[in-house]
Amino acid sequence: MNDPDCLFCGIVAGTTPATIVMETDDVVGFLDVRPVFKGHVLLVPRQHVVTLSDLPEPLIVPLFSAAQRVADAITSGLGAQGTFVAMNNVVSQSVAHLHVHVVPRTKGDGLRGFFWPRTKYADGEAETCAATIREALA
Ligand code: DGP
Repeated sequence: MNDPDCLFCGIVAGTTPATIVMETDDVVGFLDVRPVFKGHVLLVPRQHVVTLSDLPEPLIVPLFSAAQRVADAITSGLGAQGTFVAMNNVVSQSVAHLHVHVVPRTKGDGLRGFFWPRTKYADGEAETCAATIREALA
């Protein structure tokens, strides 16, 4: 189930040091070693899966309820006003073991929309795009 070459499997197993903030039967949460802001937590399933698509359905609620609990703890405990919760899948994913980022946010913290460029739909393009997604969901 675990990958001996995986950094986050090592953290789950306790063989690679990390600053643990929570553990459940299915999930481990630890501080990101290069935090966007102090208190930035990574949550991983104990089971080695790479992307969201690989996450078995029984682990969805354990992982995202852990994200909810950690986000609440970051606001109540650290005094953050809010959080940014995100996950890279393949692109920009530097560790090939699924991880949810829970980042403390406070107004004026300098993070503006994660510096994402925004685009616009041409006339009719939004409906075509939505239809494509609906077909893929069907
Ligand atoms: P991403 O780029 O979305 O794959 O995020 C991977 C994160 O993992 C990145 O923010 C830094 C963090 N990270 C990398 N190596 C280690 C490590 O050895 N320990 C911990 N705690 N975090 C790590």
